[in-house]
Amino acid sequence: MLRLIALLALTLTASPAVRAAGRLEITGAWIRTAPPGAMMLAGYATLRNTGDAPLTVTGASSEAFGDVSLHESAEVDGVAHMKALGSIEIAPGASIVFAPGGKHLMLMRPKHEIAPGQSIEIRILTKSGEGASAGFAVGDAAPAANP
Ligand SMILES: [Cu+2]
Repeated sequence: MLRLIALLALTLTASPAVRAAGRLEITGAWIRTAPPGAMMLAGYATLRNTGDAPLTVTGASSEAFGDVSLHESAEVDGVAHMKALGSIEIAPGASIVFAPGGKHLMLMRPKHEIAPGQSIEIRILTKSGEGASAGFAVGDAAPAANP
């Protein structure tokens, strides 16, 4: 048994390819339909870290919008507020849910009409620089459970 452990330790240290890394997966991505001409829309998705090290989400960007930021809605003394989120750390295997009433992607100044049925590419940025992109389906509700 001891010999096996020693062998395992040797194998792990001998392999330079083994490096802990976070890996971002985006599922259930959608943008809520807004009235034509709206200058502000909201996007939602589930961000999951499928890697084996913590991942830090630092922001988002999209060619379809002038500005994209991470926001959270909260009620303070009965009044709805939104605040900008700083960077968000996701532990290995953990998920962060962006959904109506809570965290959302604030999509400002659309550069063209955002119509139901479209898929809008949004990139989620991470501290490691890797990030991930997904097509956000424009509609009135979250897409069906499968990613
Ligand atoms: Cu917002």
